[in-house]
Amino acid sequence: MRTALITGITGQDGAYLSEFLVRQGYRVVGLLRRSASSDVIGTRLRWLKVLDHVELIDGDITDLSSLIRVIEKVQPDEVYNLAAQSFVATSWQQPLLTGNVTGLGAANVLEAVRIVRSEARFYQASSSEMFGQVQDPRQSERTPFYPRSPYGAAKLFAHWMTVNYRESFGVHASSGILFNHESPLRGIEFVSRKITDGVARIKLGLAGELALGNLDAKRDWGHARDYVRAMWLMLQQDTPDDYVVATGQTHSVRDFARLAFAYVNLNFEDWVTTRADLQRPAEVNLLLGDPSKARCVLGWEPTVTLEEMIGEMVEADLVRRRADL
Ligand code: NDP
Ligand code: GDR
Repeated sequence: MRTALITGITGQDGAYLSEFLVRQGYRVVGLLRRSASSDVIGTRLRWLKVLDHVELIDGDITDLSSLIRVIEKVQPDEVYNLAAQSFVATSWQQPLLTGNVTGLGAANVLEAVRIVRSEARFYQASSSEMFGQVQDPRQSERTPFYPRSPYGAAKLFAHWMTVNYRESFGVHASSGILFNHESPLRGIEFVSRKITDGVARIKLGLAGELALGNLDAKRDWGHARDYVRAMWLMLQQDTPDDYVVATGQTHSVRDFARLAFAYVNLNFEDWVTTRADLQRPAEVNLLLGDPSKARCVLGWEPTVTLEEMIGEMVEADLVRRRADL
């Protein structure tokens, strides 16, 4: 039985990756940072009915000694570094924390792997935010980076450290440059979930409007369940490498809202307002990925359409909000 260690197991991707790896027959161990709200830990893992099938172990990616102890104890074959301060908007309010967790944290995990278990395969959760002010109309592994937020800059450091540990120390380290991926388990602060939750509240008469920021931003949105499969595929290759994972289609925030409101037969223009304070100091206007390499080398394809995903997310939020009534 192979053992996988996941940092960020309590997040959206950590939950779906756990579900996937448990089904593949892995022993799955997740790094858990101490929280005063231990009752809500594992909400996402519980939603996917996988909480009882994983082990959780204390640690924090900003604490190298905890990582060394965890890797010594767990002896993982594969390490997935998903932990991060992942909300772009917050990264302007907490740039140093974001650099420490999202950037240096990844270096800590790489160091722990190199020191304790250099034969383990390593996955870094890189991001399309590294493309920022895009240099190509379609972004691929060859597109130059131009991050537009402290988050993007921190991810870029982590990305290059991953490449560097591969080239310097021979670590089997791969970097997945993943474009936005969503699901019913997406954090409520991200625009997709904010919209589908807003639609549910409005439909049930619990709210009278939904305030958003920039409706013109365009994103290449896929489903998290598809994207965690790509992470695993990267670590099954003989040679570590970097891969763009995306759908190859882009839609505006306005399009997303229109589809989500239309799903419950509402017209988004009647309910959505815009607020200047929800705009970002610097915006990433357009993301559109070219996943050709992932398709050719990994045999990876997305399976869920945007419309299907929005329907699944709205349904889940209706269930959650009805439970509050
Ligand atoms: P989430 O924000 O849902 O999850 C982040 C996870 O990181 C949580 O489990 C969180 O724990 C954990 N974490 C935060 N700080 C620490 C720390 N100091 N030590 C240990 N764990 C910590 O992110 P997603 O699941 O959406 O994304 C997974 C990764 O992929 C992230 O690195 C993100 O930046 C990256 N990414 C995501 C994309 C997306 O569209 N979802 C696209 C591209 C990249 P806690 O529950 O305690 O807060
Ligand atoms: P993003 O996701 O920044 O792309 O990062 P988010 O959903 O937060 O924003 C997407 C776009 O929507 C616009 N927007 C709003 N965003 C939020 N959160 N709230 C609003 O009210 C709102 N109105 C408009 C934003 O300006 C932006 O253009 C996500 C995260 O998961 C990162 O961790 C990951 O690396 C990238 O995706 C790829």
